[in-house]
Amino acid sequence: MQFDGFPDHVRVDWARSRYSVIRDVFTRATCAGWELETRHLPTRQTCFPGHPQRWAETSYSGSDWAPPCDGLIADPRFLGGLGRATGIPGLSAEGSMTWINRYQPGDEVPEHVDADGDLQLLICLQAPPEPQRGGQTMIQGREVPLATGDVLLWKATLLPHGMSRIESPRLGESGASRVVCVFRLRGAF
Ligand SMILES: O=C(O)CCC(=O)C(=O)O
Ligand SMILES: [Fe+2]
Repeated sequence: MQFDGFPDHVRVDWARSRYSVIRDVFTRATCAGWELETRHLPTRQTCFPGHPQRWAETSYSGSDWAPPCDGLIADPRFLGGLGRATGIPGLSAEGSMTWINRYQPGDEVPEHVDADGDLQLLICLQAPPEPQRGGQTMIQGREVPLATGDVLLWKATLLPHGMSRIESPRLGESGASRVVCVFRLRGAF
């Protein structure tokens, strides 16, 4: 059976475009704390300047997967906030994968679809310092601007997507130009 418990503000966008941006799910302070807490984790690398672009996809079972963001998952504000914002009950570490993408000036993510997962939540932990100069999620060629604390809910396995090249040389407080957390889950969505 398909999940049909999305709240109204999610369902509207969901019907139209199969993705939904949920604004201000987390505060900037909360996001900054999580960014700091996950800074030591390896990040899924995005671009290889001077080389043909690729985006290394990983699977649930792959050994090349970044370690799970245990601290984040253990913080009740994380799954609690995502659950309240999306209406999805019982979010947990089981059946999900969580990783961090930290982007630097010049990074971009070429268009791809993710290889695994039924639904994906992308949490913007640090928006690019100059949002008009790249570092934006692109879905089917369209920019989907996300501010710090916003959550994108979508089917990353169905919608071709990437991230526009970060043209701004500026870094945020984290030392990166943009930081996102991806929470990928399985289920009847
Ligand atoms: O950072 C983004 O906006 C996209 C990330 C992405 O596509 C991925 O992690 O698979
Ligand atoms: Fe992706």
